[in-house]
Amino acid sequence: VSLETTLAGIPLKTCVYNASGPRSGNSSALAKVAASRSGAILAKSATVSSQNGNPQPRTWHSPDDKASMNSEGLPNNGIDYYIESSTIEETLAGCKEGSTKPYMVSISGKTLDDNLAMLDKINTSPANIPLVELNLACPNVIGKPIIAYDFDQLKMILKTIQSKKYKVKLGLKLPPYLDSKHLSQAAAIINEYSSMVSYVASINTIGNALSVDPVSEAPFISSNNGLAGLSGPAVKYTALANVRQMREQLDKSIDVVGVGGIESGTDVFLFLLCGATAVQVGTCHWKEGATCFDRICNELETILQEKGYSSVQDVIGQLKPWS
Ligand code: RRO
Repeated sequence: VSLETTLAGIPLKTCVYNASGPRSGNSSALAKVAASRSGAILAKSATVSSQNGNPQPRTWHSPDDKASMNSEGLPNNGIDYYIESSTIEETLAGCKEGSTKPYMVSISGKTLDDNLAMLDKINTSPANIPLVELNLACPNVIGKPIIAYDFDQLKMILKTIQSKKYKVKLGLKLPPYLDSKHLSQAAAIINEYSSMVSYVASINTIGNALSVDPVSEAPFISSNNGLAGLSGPAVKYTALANVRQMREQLDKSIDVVGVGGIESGTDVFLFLLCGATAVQVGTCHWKEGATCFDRICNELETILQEKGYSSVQDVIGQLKPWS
């Protein structure tokens, strides 16, 4: 069976790759993704300059492993690091001999000007970066709202970026929309920029979550009053709904990437049915390490075989009506 897909017209050997965030901050972590069956390599969201992020502790996993939280606050090495040829070479050195895979960066500027400055750098960089993910959904910048929940700001950002006519292809990392009317409004705005936006990735973590320690009677996470982004299996159903509705409402030229709580081949199968052309794995990669991509791809092959499908292309968007 074939796990091949295309993302924004770029061929991927498998439809499963890493989400930006966990284990994606430097070339040694990214080289492990390269060495696995991950279909692509996506770096941690970058800011213009390197930064350490929020105070520790800033992550938490629930005892039943069904939910995780983070208030990382964008720790990263700065955009120059992620587009440097040495970083890319060290990362791709992880690939199996004689093979390579797409290396992509994510940007999460604190202002529109920061995002434009980073896009300028990527656009003029000699490095071969086929795709950039613009993160409009970070829930953990203290004092800043989630950009893609502010539709005026979303429009203004897309309009300004479009006016720059960058040659690099753009994907958008979106937050979960918890009201289907809000999702429709976001999809309608993104459709106005369908010549520029080649994919959306739904969903980022569900913002504004709180975990409380019954022993200390305080939040588990110290930063931002304990408020953090929720991830892991607990968010999978929200992610499936967002992927399904984005696929129904976005122009067909825009791919949908599914992300949220994926930890098995069966999970990937469900996202494919709902219309994802590829999926990203975040929390499971964080907990299990890069060998999760081998396990998940092997499981996906088994389930496709058992169901009599020869390729993921036979599954994408084929969700059946209730019967
Ligand atoms: O670094 C973070 O705190 C972070 C980011 Br940029 C994001 O997009 N999503 C998230 O859960 N954490």
